[in-house]
Amino acid sequence: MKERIETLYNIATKKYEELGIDTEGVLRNLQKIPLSIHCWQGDDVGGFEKPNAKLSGGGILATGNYLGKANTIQELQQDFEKVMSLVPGENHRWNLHSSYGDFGGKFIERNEFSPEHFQGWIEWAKENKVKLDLNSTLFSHPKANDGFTLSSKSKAIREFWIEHVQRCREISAEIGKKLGDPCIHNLWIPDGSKDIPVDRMGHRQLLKESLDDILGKKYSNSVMKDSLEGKLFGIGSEAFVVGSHEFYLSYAIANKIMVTIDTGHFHPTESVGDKISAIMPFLPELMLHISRGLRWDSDHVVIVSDDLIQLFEEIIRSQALERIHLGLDFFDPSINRIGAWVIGARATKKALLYALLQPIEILKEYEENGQNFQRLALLEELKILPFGAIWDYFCLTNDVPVGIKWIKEIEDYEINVLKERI
Ligand code: RNT
Ligand code: ZN
Repeated sequence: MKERIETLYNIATKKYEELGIDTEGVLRNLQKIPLSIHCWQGDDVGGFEKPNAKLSGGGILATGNYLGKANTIQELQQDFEKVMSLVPGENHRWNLHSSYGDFGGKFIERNEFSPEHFQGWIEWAKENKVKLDLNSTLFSHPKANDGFTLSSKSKAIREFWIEHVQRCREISAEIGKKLGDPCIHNLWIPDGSKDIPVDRMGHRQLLKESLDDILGKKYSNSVMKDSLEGKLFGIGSEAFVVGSHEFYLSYAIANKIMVTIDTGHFHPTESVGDKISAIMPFLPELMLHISRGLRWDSDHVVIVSDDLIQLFEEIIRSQALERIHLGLDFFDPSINRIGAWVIGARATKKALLYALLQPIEILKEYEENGQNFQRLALLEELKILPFGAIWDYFCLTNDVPVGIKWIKEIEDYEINVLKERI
């Protein structure tokens, strides 16, 4: 088996060499590109607060009831370790939501979360050699039930959430300090309305004031970095989303922080790839939530789609990879959750590899010479180069299952681990 993979790889390498592509160099590069893997695929965005929060409101919805959901931090960690054993490459990160803290079985209000609730995660991260990112959690909570949080007209509601986000930033700084690597703090809020509002401006002004207040406290970039995630619409916020892409992009540029582009948060005909070269000249760094929008949903399991490939092609061609943080964001409880996680993570790496294996210089030269037939013809030929052989070799050298072999691993894990869970 090993020999066959190596033989096919060697043949494939020759094909790429003809176009001046050094597959070894590409794989060395791919090896180190971090993915920030989201924790919430493991338990349908449930978290570990007491009483156990159920995902509600906020325009996001997890549908499905497959067996084996992680019920405890230990189970979620065990699942993540399984995921990591099936995804090739190094430097992976783990993206937490604040609701996944270790609250010791007690009820802790969100404006009382503190670094002590994340010490366990920090220790675990050290043991597993992963870095951590964090998200504030402004949904699935009674104080978010009327659809507004940081942009609420109620001062008391705003103050509660401002305090929550301030605490999450403090926790992020602590994580970054302890792990010696900046923790990205992402902020997404559900604020919006189902039907046509008349005071869009009022809510946006309040959101701006809340953000100014929150970001008034400065942390060194070496411990934490802020990012703001916009959205077009959600379930129950079809007519209006306060934190739209334009709002946060403007805010981020004015305040020199990051935005998070969730690939499921745009109109289905809009190209997210096209946004890279439009945004990168103005922002220092960018965070991605790689997702798959499908009709009204933004969170289907990521697959190797044309959209995903175009996104990575644009990142590579814009030479922006070093300034872009790749995070995943999807949740599907209707199939084996660990399998879903691995499909999405492997698809992301595959699409990235596909984009890295391209003769950009030749394509650019064609373009600059006005040889547009040649440009299109070469782009078409690239699609049938033996890319799969390079991917298999990458998995082999990383000691993760090659090809469809990992499916069996998930089946075994389901029988031996997931079925035992309540
Ligand atoms: C929601 C946003 C957000 C969430 C996570 C759970 O539409 O994409 O990033 O998916 O915070
Ligand atoms: Zn997202």
